[in-house]
Amino acid sequence: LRFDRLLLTGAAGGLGRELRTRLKAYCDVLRLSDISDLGAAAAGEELMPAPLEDAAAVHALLAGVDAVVHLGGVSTEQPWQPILQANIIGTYNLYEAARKHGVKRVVFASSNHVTGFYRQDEVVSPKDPMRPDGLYGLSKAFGENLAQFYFDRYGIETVSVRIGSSFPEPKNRRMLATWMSFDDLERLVMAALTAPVIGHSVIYGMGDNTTTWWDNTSARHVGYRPQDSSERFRAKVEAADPKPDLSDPAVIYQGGPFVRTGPFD
Ligand code: NAI
Ligand code: 15L
Repeated sequence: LRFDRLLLTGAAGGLGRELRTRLKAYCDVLRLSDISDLGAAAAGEELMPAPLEDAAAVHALLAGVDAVVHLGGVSTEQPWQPILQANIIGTYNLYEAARKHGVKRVVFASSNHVTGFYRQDEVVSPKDPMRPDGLYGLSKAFGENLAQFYFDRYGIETVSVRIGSSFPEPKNRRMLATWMSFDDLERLVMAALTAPVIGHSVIYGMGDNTTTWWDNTSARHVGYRPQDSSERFRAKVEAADPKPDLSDPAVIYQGGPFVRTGPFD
């Protein structure tokens, strides 16, 4: 399936730079947006820098777009103001612009930090109550609720992807459970963009890992089959951290260090 025009927000970020090259294969025009430098436009790319908190700029971003991959925003635990502007007001602006332009499909980069205060000895499903582990997790919870509302009220479909840890390699013991390769990220985003009937679906963005804290059974209809496991990195990761401190909240809870970051004043 080929799209005429896809919008990728957060295109200058870690995942945005990966998807920038990968999504191009699936569309005629890839519109890229961020507040950070996007470099030069390659063939078939359209650069549209925009602060997400600027409603008029975000309105312009959504014009003529078939679907959106929304990665833009604050991606770690930060003070309230940047989170409010980028993640809460910004995501609202995106959905309002989608509504006004008739854009019908969004892939929303949510986060495992929506449920970061579950323990590492629990397996959580997208149907379980949210337990955000900070202001960042709360802002992603808001984004998921926004997505649900915009489907129920306006029929805009979203897959909220509660991404675990998508990096070249798992960096620590926690990421043995939460890791997702960039190839699996691409598989998941493409499944989310192309599944025929999606409503608002929530799925954890994780690989085919041996240790897992999340059960994606309720999102089987998305059609995502992870193919990369963190297991091949286990020996290296465990050797780097031979004796984890079992009294550390970052070791007890799924959110890891996010559960003890902040407050900032
Ligand atoms: P990143 O921080 O590298 O990229 C985010 C991008 O958003 C940056 O390029 C930044 O300039 C842009 N941005 C920030 N504030 C903005 C604003 N006010 N207006 C417009 N653009 C703004 O993060 P990364 O790792 O690429 O993550 C992408 C998305 O996926 C984020 O929404 C993040 O919360 C989510 N995510 C990522 C995970 C991962 O493992 N990389 C895990 C869970 C969620
Ligand atoms: C996130 O939500 C962050 O965006 C990412 O940088 C990682 O910290 C990830 O969660 C994680 O939980 O490892």
